[in-house]
Amino acid sequence: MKLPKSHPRFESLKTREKLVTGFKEGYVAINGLIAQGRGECFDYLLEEKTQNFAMNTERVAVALLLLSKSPVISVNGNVAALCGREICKLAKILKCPVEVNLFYWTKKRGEIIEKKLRKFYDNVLTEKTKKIPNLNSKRANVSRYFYNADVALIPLEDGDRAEALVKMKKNVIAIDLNPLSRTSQNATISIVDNIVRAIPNMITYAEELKNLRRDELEDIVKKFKNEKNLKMAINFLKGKI
Ligand code: PTJ
Repeated sequence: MKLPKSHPRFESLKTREKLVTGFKEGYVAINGLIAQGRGECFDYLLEEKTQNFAMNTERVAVALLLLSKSPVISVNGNVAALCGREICKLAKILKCPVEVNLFYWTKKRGEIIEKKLRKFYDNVLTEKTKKIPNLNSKRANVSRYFYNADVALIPLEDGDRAEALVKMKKNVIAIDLNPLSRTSQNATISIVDNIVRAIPNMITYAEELKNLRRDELEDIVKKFKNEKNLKMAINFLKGKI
């Protein structure tokens, strides 16, 4: 559908359209459309823009990713449709792999997403030789690299896996519009923002921070308290209702 640029919610409609296209192409789960609707509700309350607390958290997340020895970025159907290219750009700057990981796993969806990502980036992990302990969904199947990663960026994740990854002593960075979700509540760093804004912001920060010394990056991470960050996000939402 051709969307009129003058529409007051053009960006939001464009985002929906990307998911619908991804669904028609066979790699976005039908449930992904529902997930977007859940997110949109929070985004509306966040004024559909990156609030200051999220901007700061995105900077801290990039600093942590730059400090880590073996970072990884997890990609599901929604993430591939909304910002596959941008995720690959961020991974390239961070010099880290991306891994396709699906809740509603099918071989076909996995292959389409992998092919899409490979158009932009070579370092796409596909082998699934390890299993995350204490997790019963298909999302438990991961590569050896992911299994051993010290930091995992997991946008639009489900709470079970976020929790299981934290139990494995990984630093978990979530991107989730809902600060009350189990993912946000369990993560080490919870970015409460729409992924379509968060990833481009993180690319800008990665370009800016990549030349900092380790002690400067450590300073950025040390000052951050996720509890306080979540409180700011929740208070912002409370102020809207
Ligand atoms: O591709 P698959 O098979 O791995 O499935 C992916 C989905 C997203 C369908 C699956 O993981 C799922 O069902 O997710 P949930 O449990 O609905 O959770 C999605 C979370 O992401 C919710 O807390 C939403 O608020 C949040 N969310 C949705 N859209 C966005 C978002 N957060 C940031 N940006 C968005 N655009």
